[in-house]
Amino acid sequence: MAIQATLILIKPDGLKKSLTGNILTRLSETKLEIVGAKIVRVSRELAEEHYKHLKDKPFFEDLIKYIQGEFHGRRKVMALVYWGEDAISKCRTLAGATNPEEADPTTIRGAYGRITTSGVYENVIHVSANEKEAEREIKLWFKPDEIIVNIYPTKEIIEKEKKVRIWA
Ligand code: IDP
Ligand code: MG
Repeated sequence: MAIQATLILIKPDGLKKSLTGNILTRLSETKLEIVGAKIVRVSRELAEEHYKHLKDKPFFEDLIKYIQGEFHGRRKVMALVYWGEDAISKCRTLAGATNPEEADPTTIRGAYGRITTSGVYENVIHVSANEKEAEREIKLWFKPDEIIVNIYPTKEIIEKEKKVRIWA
């Protein structure tokens, strides 16, 4: 038993199909804690970095468009960090297999996913595959201050002359 964190993304198809509530309800079965959550507009850079392990796949370009929301008319995903005992296997079990047609129908992907005519696996949700990927992905999608527990070591620096946006 290990205390783990995992990145969960509700992908653009999940948001478009109004599945956020259903997905969060299913994930609450795990009794894990949500320690970070936000809506993100996914840049091409972020999408490519997130899926860099698939760069050589024939579906890579479509996958980047998919996670950026280009197929669903809404350029956003919901990003969450779940935290607790065996978070990764618990969340991946509930998510189901990568291919939504092969996923058990009682899983999130099995229930709500589909394969498009152009072959994209629209499987509604992303879950980190292992602890190493989880760390890489959480650090990619979240800043330390956006997560309410100390999952990974941090350090403080003084940033000078950095342009930031504030309320007018
Ligand atoms: P995972 O999401 O179950 O961890 P990965 O192999 O990391 O699976 O693939 C990332 C995403 O790329 C999948 O969730 C799915 O949307 C898409 N994908 C993976 N394999 C295929 C494929 O063979 N055809 C089309 N899309 C795929
Ligand atoms: Mg993966």
